[in-house]
Amino acid sequence: MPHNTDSETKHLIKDDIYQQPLDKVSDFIFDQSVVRVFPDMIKRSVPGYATIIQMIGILTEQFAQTESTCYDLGCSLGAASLAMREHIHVPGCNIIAIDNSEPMVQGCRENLSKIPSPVEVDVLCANIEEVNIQTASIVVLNFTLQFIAPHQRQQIIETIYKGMLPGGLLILSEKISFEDPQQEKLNVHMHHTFKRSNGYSELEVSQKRSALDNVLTPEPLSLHQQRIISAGFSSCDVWFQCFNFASMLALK
Ligand code: GEK
Repeated sequence: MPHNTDSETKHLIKDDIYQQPLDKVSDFIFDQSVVRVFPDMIKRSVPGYATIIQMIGILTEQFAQTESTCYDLGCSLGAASLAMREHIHVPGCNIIAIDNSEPMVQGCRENLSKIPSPVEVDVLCANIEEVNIQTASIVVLNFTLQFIAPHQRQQIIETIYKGMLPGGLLILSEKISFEDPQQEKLNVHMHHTFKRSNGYSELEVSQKRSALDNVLTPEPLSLHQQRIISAGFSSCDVWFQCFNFASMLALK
């Protein structure tokens, strides 16, 4: 049974963080005010988010290995962990969910505790740059790597690769940029149009954009794929894309 039913999504607390004009737009942080509205924010801001979460569940059924760990890096409120947990049917397979925002970690623990499951989930407050990955069958980076400084990204992907079992799967979802300036302009414009059609005003879109300027660095798909292959993964390709949001599957 999917847990995120229509009746639940109708009652999400509305993201109104950037509704009023601000004298100065500060850098975006994942604090309590963001946590409060996060499910509505991500649903109205990331095209395809619900599909990606659902497919993380379907992929888990295929890739979760006996006596292994599934990692959810940058877990926020645990949407990917919940999807994985529901689809783990092999013995001795647990989940480690990590986020460096204490309010996110607390919210994630609460969400997971609402639904009983025999699959163990440890939720840790930590930086993914410092995390030790071991006997991983699945690693999910669902819109998290984009918040890590670009010079640290290679190291993280290498650490993940080294900690994965043969046959392991990395799911990397990111906001992306385009090398072709016309494509960049078009896809950014279409993303903003998507947000406007979901009820965000011009002001909200532009203030949020300023808040993310120094915090979220999109990279082209080609750079992600090069990094993944140079870390040792045997294959990598895009399985989902909508405008400037994409998700890749990489196999060890
Ligand atoms: C989902 N995956 O719902 N270490 C750990 N966590 C971090 C770090 C870091 N260095 N930097 C950022 N985060 C989720 C959505 S949201 C995506 C992920 C978004 C965390 C941050 O606290 C936040 O919870 C998450 O990464 C990014 O499937 O908001 O666009």
